[in-house]
Amino acid sequence: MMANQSILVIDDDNVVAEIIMHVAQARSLPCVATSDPAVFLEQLTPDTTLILVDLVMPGMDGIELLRILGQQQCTTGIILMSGLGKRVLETAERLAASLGLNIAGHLQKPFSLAQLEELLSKVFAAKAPPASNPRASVHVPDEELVIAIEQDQFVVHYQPQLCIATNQVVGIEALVRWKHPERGLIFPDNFIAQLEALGLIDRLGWLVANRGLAELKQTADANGDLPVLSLNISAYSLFDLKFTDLFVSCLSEHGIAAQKITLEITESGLIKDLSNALDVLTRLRMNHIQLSIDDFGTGYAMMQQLRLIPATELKIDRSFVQNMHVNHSDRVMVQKTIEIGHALSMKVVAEGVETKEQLDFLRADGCDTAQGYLFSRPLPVEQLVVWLKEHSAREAPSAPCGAA
Ligand code: G
Ligand code: G
Ligand code: MN
Repeated sequence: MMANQSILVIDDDNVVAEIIMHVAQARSLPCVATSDPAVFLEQLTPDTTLILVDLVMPGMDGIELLRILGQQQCTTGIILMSGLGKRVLETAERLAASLGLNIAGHLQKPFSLAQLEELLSKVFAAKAPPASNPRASVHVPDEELVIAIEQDQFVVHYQPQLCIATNQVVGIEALVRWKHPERGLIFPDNFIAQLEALGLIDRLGWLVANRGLAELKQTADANGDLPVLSLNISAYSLFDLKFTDLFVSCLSEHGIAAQKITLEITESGLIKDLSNALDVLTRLRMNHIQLSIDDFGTGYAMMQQLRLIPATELKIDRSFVQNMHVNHSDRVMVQKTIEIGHALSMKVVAEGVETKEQLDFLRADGCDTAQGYLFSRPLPVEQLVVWLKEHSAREAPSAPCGAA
């Protein structure tokens, strides 16, 4: 814990301010409360560990204050307070997150002493954030990307997908990483869009597909069965009318059945020629290749995606899964997405599952498959093979091979 911790409160309700001061004192945490935004901003120092902001105040409201904190690139943990109800608080939380602020929680007024205590305990028990982000964004010059494609500087990591009902591995998602000769491992968010703009995304797609199909064989279980391999495919690749034929021959070269492949499609809003894309997608399905709508819920035309893409699977974006156990609207989105998916005979996958609690909610809501750090991070194939062995040993330590 840091040496100098302190709390700063802004609220025009004196009673609330006093309760917070009282709880802070009991924890020997210095606490300043004010109802004046100018005083608040003056009192905010690098030592301030926690800020509590009332959303509704005369003069300047909490939203305006959040904007100022965002402009100041404030990194202090923030708790939002309001009597306006949960949805307003949740929306304000999202706004704050979009401003780059660090939201530590919210308190719905009137709150009890116990609720305040619990939230403070959580905040002060939380681990300090890591000093550097391993996924930090980097900008790489186009020339280096061209070389990376020419020399195939990419590696593929694999993340298991588990059937929620049986806990068995049903699939693995291939996630590309760039092994840059000097800069180390670079994550795809830093180069996919650039490759699309350079017209090189198809080349990456084939590198990853060939690598994935070759490495998939190493993941066969004791009976020789393979998990389904999910490949992410750029909407740009759906423009090429030859794509289906090329992909089908690629599968036969590797000796992999079409049923073992799911193609995940994101951002279908980027599809530049709908008739070409529908031709490709329909023919992929006619060849028994499965199609998944990735990051569902984040695109700007999600109902349109559902109508157009002959998908067999729906992947709920991790941003909904992350808070589904605490955020009512997110939970509703997840539940309704599962319902829509099932009504359209699709399998529903939740991505970004990090906690047992999230998994329990997903199970209760009837979700089919889960993927996330709770089970495993994306791993190089050698590590995945070890993980798969350990997982099947954990799941069925004494069951004979092939037992139903
Ligand atoms: O771990 P993660 O950072 O891998 O992946 C971030 C995003 O990058 C994923 O949501 C996925 O959409 C995209 N991505 C990962 N691998 C590939 C790939 O091989 N091809 C394409 N087009 N996108 C990928
Ligand atoms: O293609 P898509 O957006 O579905 O790729 C999944 C992304 O989510 C990848 O960037 C992957 O590394 C990341 N990811 C996988 N599991 C988790 C998780 O449990 N938590 C978080 N925050 N990210 C995850
Ligand atoms: Mn994906």
